[in-house]
Amino acid sequence: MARQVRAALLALSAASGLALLGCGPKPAAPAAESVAQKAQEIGSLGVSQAVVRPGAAGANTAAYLLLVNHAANTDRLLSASSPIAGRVEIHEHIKTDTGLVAMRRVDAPLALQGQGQLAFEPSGLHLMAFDLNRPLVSGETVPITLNFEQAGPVEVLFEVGIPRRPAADTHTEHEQQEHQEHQEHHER
Ligand SMILES: [Cu+2]
Repeated sequence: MARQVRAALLALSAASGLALLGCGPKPAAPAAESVAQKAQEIGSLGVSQAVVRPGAAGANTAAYLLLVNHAANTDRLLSASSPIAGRVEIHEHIKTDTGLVAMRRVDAPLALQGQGQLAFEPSGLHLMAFDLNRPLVSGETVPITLNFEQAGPVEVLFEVGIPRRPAADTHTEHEQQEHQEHQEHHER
C-alpha cells in the first residue's frame, strides 16, 4: 500500500514536471475583462467604466465612472473618500468668461435622479483624489467609497488606466489643462 502511494506521488511529480516544462508564465488577463469595463451592481446603484488615472505618490489624480440609479427616488452624492488618497473631492469643469476651461469643486450634494444616470468623464464632472499615499500603476484596482444620502457608503472598484474619451470630446488640450490645474491646485 505504502509503495503504491509512493508510486502515485512519483507519477504526480513527473506529471507536474512535464507541466512545468510545457508552459511558461501565464499571460496577463486581457484588458476586456478589466473591472472598469464590468458593471458593478451595488444595491440600487449601477456602476460602470470606473477608471482612475495613474499617478505618483504625493500627486493628485482624477477618477471617472458612470453611475446609474435603479431606484425610483432621487439619491444624492454627499462625499467621497479612499484609502489611497489624502482626500477625494467632487469636481466639475466650467468655461470662464474668457473662454478658458477651469475646474472647480462641487460643494453641494450632487443629485442622481431616480432611474437616472450621472457621467463622470474627462472635461466634465470628475472625482479628484489629492495627495496619493502610494503610486497608482496601470492595471491595478483601487477602491473609492462614494457616500450617498439614500444608498449610504458604496465602495466602487476603479481600474488604474486611461479613460476612454467621450465620443463628443476630440480636444486634447482639455486634458492637458486639467492635469496642469490639478498640479497647481496641489502646489497652492
Ligand atoms: Cu479636478
